[in-house]
Amino acid sequence: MNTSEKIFDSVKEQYAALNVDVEKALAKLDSISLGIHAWQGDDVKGFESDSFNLTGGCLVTGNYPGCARNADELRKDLDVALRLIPGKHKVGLQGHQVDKMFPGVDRDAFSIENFRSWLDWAKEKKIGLDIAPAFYGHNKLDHNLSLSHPDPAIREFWINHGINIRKIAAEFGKELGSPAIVNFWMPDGYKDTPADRFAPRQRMMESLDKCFAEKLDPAYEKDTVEQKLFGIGVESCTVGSHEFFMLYAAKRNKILCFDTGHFHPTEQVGDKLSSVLSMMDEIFLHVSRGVRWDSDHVITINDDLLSLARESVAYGYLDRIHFGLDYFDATINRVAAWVIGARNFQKALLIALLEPAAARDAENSFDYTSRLALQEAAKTLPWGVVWEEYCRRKNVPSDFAYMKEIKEYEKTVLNERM
Ligand code: RNT
Ligand code: ZN
Repeated sequence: MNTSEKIFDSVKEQYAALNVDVEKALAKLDSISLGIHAWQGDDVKGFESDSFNLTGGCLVTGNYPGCARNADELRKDLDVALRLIPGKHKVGLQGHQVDKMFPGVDRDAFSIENFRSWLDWAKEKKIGLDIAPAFYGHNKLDHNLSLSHPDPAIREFWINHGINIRKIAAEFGKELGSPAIVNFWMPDGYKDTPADRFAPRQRMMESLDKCFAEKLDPAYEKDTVEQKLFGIGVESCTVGSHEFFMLYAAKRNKILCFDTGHFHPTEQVGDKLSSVLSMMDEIFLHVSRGVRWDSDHVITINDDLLSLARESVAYGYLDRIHFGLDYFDATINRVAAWVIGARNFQKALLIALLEPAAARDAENSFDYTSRLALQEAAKTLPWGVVWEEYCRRKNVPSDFAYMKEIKEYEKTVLNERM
């Protein structure tokens, strides 16, 4: 036995003494597939044209070298990231990250042909794809309104985009053998106090109903709706608010998406999961990190993330939660941003999977003092050793080693992009 095997074995015993089965936790962790968000790699620009302007209340700051300029470059970058994230994961696309544009074909008429090489790539890698309509960064987002715009022609443009992305997703799902998640997030809202908050919400509801009118097989495609508190430039009213989408999802049988950056800073999304899963079948997560008023920082292992992971695994409903990442930082190496964030979430999940049952036992006998003591005691358990073992088994470099490959890729590939 070499030293790391010895250390792992003794850690396993330490956990076993607390009735925690490390092998079981590792097997569970390995079965969790994350939706790696492709838009970290192109600064949410998409590939429709060179002159893209991000609108809709999202902001990407920074100009670190190496932003992907086309779908091919983005896939190469993702190849590197996926190699450095242990386990098997999906990739999530935005509806403007096309492979190819065709003359006269705009977002309201996209088809699988606009995304063909994504499908081929995913097939070859044997991974699933998700895709979200992009209701932003386009001149048809008029006065920051899309599906809730008062002009029916503008609404129709965006409804058609929603419909065709759902169909593209269904093809992904069919061809790749796992359902593609189609996440609807609309930036619609107002910078200043609107005189009418009701009519736009009615229009959005009607537009969404049209987008979802055609039933698609849930084995191929699943619809999710994403709520938001506010965006930059849309501070006073967001049409797709929490109440709006929570009720829409419940009444129309859609999956609710929680983006962890879309809440008041002291709210914990972890606390919300069990409420929603008491009454709904599934949840989609956009795991992100809010910092003050911004929502999209690379996720770190902080209390919010630990709580989210803990609440996701603690009650045995892991298979009802779809995990997607959603952040974009252009001030650091974009491949590293994927790897750091994804691995952080996996580590948070592992910590949760290794949680001893003792604190819950104390709670069941109303011994809240012991519960607190045990919760705190669990924080110093040697989960890092288990994580290292997982990386070793998956043939993926350790936390201290993976930057080497990324630096090399930066030097030889990313720095060549101007
Ligand atoms: C925006 C939403 C949404 C976006 C993507 C790029 O606030 O979180 O999910 O991040 O559409
Ligand atoms: Zn999101």
